[in-house]
Amino acid sequence: MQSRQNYINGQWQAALLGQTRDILNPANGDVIGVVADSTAEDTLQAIAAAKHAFYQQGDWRHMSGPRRADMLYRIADAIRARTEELALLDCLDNGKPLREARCDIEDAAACFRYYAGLIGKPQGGVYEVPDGFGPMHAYSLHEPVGVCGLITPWNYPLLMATWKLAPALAAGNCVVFKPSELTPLSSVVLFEIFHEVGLPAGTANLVLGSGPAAGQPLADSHDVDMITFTGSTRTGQLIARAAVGNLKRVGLELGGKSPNIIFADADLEGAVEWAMIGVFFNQGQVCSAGSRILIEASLKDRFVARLAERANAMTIGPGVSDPDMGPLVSAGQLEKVLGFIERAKAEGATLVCGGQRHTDGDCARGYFLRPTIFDNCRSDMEICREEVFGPVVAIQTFSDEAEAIRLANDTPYGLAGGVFTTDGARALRVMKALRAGVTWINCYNPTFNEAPWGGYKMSGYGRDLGVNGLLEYQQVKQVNINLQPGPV
Ligand code: TXE
Repeated sequence: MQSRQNYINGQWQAALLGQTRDILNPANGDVIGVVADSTAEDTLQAIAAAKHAFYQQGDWRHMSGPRRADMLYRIADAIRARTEELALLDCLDNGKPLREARCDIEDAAACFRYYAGLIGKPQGGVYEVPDGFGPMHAYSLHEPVGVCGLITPWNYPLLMATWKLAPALAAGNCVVFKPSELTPLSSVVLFEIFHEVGLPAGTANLVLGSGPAAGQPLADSHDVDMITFTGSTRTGQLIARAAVGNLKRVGLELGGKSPNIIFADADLEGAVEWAMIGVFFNQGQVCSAGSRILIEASLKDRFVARLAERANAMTIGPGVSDPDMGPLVSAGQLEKVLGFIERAKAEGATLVCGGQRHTDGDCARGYFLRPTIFDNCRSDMEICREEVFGPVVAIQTFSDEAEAIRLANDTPYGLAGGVFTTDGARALRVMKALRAGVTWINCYNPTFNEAPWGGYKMSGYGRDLGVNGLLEYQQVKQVNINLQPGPV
């Protein structure tokens, strides 16, 4: 067990008021770390460090592209070299199965490599100038936005940190990063790596603490030029409101209630396996989770029977024992999900399997929940409208393509969606009709650093990952050059 501190202006330091927070293992409630519990004063100090580093010192933003890329490549190599340590931290901290945590760490290293590679690619453009301006040359160039505040949730601790830190740093910004107060341990190691590779002081600052105390000041501060956030829609709204103060740029990746649409001609076994990944992966704590299965009525009974059989066969246990499912992240999240389950029952949804805690063997003290399937759901039920963020799926039927599309889009969210069918044209038609930012055909949930990720509607705006992810952290400047200086 180690004590972890804030990292501000190149120095490790305790929270200014000296407060600390215990970090718990959700598999058994044991304390696995003690971290700084910051207040607004800590965050303001970190903002001041980032502001000085960006606007006065300028070491990072003025560093040549190849040198900046080299730093990011070295960060990627160091993450890879510490894969086992980082994976174990995310596994203990978040609860996820160890092999999934290892994949997260490999993805995080790949993300830094991807953005290191983008630094060397051509950016901007050259423009024709219309008649009447004399001989002129015009081009655009991409510049960092400035001081960026980055706030992430607990479901993919190191990976969510990386989705924001890698592009923000690649673009030349200086940042203040606040991870979730529930899962900060791997972020501390990431900042150890930043220190070791020699990121200039103030370039990347880490503040540990709660959202209202340590995160909100990033949204409020007029010295922050941009804020990006992944988390709940409610908190996203708070951040967007606060950001209006200095019109800082905002990127929001928020909740979802994504439809997974399965037509009767789909391959049944394939659809079942992907649906499992869609809704039970990471204990269902995935923003893109396919938590509403919309299935053509004629296939429903066979599909539900097979899905329940597969769900009941899942192994559940502490993440370190590499089960199919670990515990939920916290007692609070477990309680919240159990509340959704009780209300779904009360509203008349049919509980097919799960619906209760899993307390067998070494799971007695942890926040484990059995994979849960509700059948005979209706669009007006809470279970079909609200993000549960747990291993709980709601099943609804449709009778034709038009009804499938109507049900799929009948949600305030628009993060993701999937369609299963062997009719290629129908797959493309349905996909085009979906109001969602991330979609899959005959699969569910695979995600790549190379492709943009983000939502429509109340799932937020802006994009993580891909080239779009880099553009988010850049300003575009227009440069116009008079080739014949002198009187107009
Ligand atoms: O999220 P919060 P919580 C959804 C999911 C989950 C629900 C609540 O439905 O059940 O949100 O989870 C910081 N100013 N998602 O309570 O509060 C907080 O410290 C600035 C979807 O954990 O949004 C943490 O770092 N920051 C999701 C981060 O925001 C604030 C992932 C997320 O916490 C703040 C996680 C404030 N006022 C939850 N209040 C996804 N889209 O992937 C909190 N925070």
